[in-house]
Amino acid sequence: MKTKSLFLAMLISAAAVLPAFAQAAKSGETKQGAEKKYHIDGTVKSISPASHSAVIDAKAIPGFMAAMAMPYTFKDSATLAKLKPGDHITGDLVVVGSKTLVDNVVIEKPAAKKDNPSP
Ligand SMILES: [Cu+2]
Repeated sequence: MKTKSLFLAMLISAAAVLPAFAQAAKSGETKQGAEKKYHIDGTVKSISPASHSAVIDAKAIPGFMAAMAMPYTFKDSATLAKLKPGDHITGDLVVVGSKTLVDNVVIEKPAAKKDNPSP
């Protein structure tokens, strides 16, 4: 009887632990659902289409980053392709573990005309 209940207890704990373990291994993250979303507001400095990123001189992002210019990876490369240096943008900054992605970008104020001559 004692052996049987011990076996059952082991079976139950294994069933409870394994799916979480498999998820963590699959995503490479230690925590599941640890996605955080911040608001980013800044000016585009330069764009690197090859690395799907742009340097954004952003205002402070409370709880995440001080005001600074640094490269951010963009989720959507079509959005990135529309950007020009000098554009003032806002968007979501999605943070999952050590990865950050900029999404839902809005160009609040395009770069000044003199920097961006139209045809
Ligand atoms: Cu930074």
